[in-house]
Amino acid sequence: ALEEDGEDKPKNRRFACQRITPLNHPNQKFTEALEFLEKAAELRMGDNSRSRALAFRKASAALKALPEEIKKPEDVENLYDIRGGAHCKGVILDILENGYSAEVEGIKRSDWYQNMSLFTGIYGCGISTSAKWCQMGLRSLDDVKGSYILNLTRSQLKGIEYYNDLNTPVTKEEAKWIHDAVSQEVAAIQPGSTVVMTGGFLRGKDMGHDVDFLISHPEEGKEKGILGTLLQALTKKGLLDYTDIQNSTVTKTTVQTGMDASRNTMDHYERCFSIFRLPKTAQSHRSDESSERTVAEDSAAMDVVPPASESSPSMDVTPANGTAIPGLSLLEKTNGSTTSPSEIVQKTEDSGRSWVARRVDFVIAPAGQYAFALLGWTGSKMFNRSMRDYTNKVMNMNLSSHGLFDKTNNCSLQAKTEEEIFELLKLDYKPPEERNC
Ligand code: 8DG
Ligand code: MN
Ligand code: MN
Repeated sequence: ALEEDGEDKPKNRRFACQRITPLNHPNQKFTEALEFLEKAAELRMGDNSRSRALAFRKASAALKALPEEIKKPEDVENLYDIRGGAHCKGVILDILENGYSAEVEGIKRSDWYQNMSLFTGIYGCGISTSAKWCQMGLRSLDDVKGSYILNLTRSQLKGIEYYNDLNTPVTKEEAKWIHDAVSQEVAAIQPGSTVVMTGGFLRGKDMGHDVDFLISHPEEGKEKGILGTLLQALTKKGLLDYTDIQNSTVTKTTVQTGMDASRNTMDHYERCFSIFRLPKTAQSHRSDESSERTVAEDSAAMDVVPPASESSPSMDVTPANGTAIPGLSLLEKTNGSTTSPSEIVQKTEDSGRSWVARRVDFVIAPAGQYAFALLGWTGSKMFNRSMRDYTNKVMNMNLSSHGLFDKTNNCSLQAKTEEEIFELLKLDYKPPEERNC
């Protein structure tokens, strides 16, 4: 099957990483339905739900690379990742005939789905926890808060406290403000460092569920210690609300063998999942002049942030001891009825906070692995998955966010830039904007 690759039209290559996948394409209604079904399959947690989910995702990725709108079933008949999928074809046919997928609409209306998406929308609450809560009969955020047996984690408490903020997409302008603030701190800590906004924003999206930063330094070793100092500095300025720091677990073997390739997207870098306090003043009047803002204005904007002590969370207070959770009061209702998401919006707006909560990820990579880290953290996840799959099957190599390992010659291959990685893999280079599969 692999010999076909060269002959195929560029839009119908076997692997998504061989195709150009722009952010905007004419088949949105089809890909949205397929990706909804991907998510629903994951939520279902059945025996083969992972592979069912992946089949929907691959089908969606195939359609995203098509330059023309699908008009009839034959238009997708020969596409890799669709031609063998009766279910996906049925969904496409349904949308072609009726304008929507009855299956998707049915799931969306179901109590099961609405409950699961409410709970998985809580930061720190995964699919199995959500399913457990559903099974316990919990139906609302109030039910969760009111349950004394749950032992909520630190991240789940934050996820409930900032439910509305963290389910509001981050705008590009907000991301830029955070980028500026982070870059300033990093420049002061270790001059010459690089701070790149990776993830969806680097691929050209103008909204995101978080902001991702890759921090490095051209001199190997000088990146060490930056993250801890950075987090301290941001916290001191009142810009961080929550940090979940993961120490580096990089070993010689993870780098040299490119282990964990394709199976797992988690890498081994020092990193931090955080909740950033974005000043409300940084939100509004920033739509057009963000790049002209001066350092003085930056500092002025930061001054509006209350000192961290004002609403400093105390970590040892949990619902288990019956004490009110700090910050949760704005979600509480005296009559015990459920609080709808729109009511939460209202209450959050009344909260009097001068900032909104936004998810920010930091990752630190040493110079020697930088290109691989950049490729990995630029995504999309589907692009990474397909590139690792391709690397394995076509090149007999392992690719990870740490390096590239040639299994035929039993050696690891170095690269300084993303372009060099594509070249080593005999792939045409794709800029980040073309990796939106
Ligand atoms: P979004 O935030 O706009 O919704 O989309 P995104 O930026 O593409 O997704 P993301 O969940 O923020 O992930 C950004 C990239 O980071 C993604 O391609 C996968 C990559 N990544 C790694 N390692 C890890 C990891 O350990 N955890 C997570 N969450 N992402 C990782 O390379
Ligand atoms: Mn992201
Ligand atoms: Mn992220």
